[in-house]
Amino acid sequence: MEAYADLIRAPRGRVTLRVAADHDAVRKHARDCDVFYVWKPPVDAYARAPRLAWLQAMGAGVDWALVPELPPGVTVTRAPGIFGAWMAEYVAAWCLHVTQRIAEYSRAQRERRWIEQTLPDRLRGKTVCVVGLGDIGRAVARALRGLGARIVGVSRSGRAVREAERVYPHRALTRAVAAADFVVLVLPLTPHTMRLVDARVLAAMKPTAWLVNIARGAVVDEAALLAALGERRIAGAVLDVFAREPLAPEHPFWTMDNVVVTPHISGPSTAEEITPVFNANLARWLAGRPLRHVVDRRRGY
Ligand code: OXD
Repeated sequence: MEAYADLIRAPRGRVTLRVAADHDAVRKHARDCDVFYVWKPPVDAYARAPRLAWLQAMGAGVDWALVPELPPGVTVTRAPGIFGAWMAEYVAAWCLHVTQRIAEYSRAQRERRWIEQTLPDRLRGKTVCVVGLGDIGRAVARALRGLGARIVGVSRSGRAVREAERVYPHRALTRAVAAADFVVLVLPLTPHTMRLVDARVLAAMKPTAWLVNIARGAVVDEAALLAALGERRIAGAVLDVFAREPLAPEHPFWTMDNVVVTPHISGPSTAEEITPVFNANLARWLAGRPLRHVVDRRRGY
C-alpha cells in the first residue's frame, strides 16, 4: 500500500493520507475518510465511514465494491485504460499456447522425444468470441485481430464496435459462441451476468473450442464447466478467475490435463499505472469538478 500512497499527489494542507495495510487499519481509519482508494476493503468499514463520498477501485472489476453495505450516495470510480494491455497479452499468450501446442512440445522435450510429426496450428483465421466489449474486451479483440484472428463480440446491447466484425447481444450468446475456436470472457460480474455461461452455452461451443476466463469465476456455472471439460465436450479452458479464490487445493481444475489454472494475475494492478488515474480524479474532486470513470451502480459497471 505504501507504494500507492507514495505516488499520490495530494496538495499539502488539503488532503491527509491514511495508509491501511490490512483490514483492521481500514476499519480504524475509516471514520476520518472522505475518499477510499482501495482494493477489497472489509465491507463493515463502510458503516464506519460516515464521511465517505468517493471510492476509487484499485483493480479492474468493481463487483466487490457494489455491495448493499456501500451507501448509495458514494460515487465509485474505476480505472479504464490500464488493464486492457496486460489482459490482451495474457489472452494472446494462452491462445498461442494452445495453437503452438506449447504444453505438448514441453512434455516431449522433458521426455527427449523428437515429435516432428506434430505441427503447430495457426491463430490466424481462427474465430475468437470476446464476451464483454468494454475497454478491456476491446483491447483483447484488437490484439487478437492483430494476430489475424476473426473477432466476434458479445455485449449487453449488441451494439457494433470497430474491433469486432459482428456483435451479438447477451441473449444470443449461444449463437455467438457456436462458431468460435476461443471464447474469451471479459465481462463484469453483475446480477445479470452471474452464471451467464451455463450448460447451454457450453453445449453450443465446438468440441475443439477453448474457454478463456479473465472476468470472474461466477460468470460461469463452474459445475457445468467441470462436466463439459471432464467429458471433453469442449477442448479446454484457461482459467484465471474462480468462484472461490484462492482455488481450493483439492479442486479438480488443478489436475485436469485440459485446464490451465493461473492465480488471478491476468490484469495486475500496479501503483505506477493506477495512481495517475486516481491523481487526475483527485485534482478534479478537490476543484469541485465532476469525477471521471464513474461506475453506473445500477448497471454494475
Ligand atoms: C480485478 C483485478 O478486478 O484483478 O479482478 O483488478
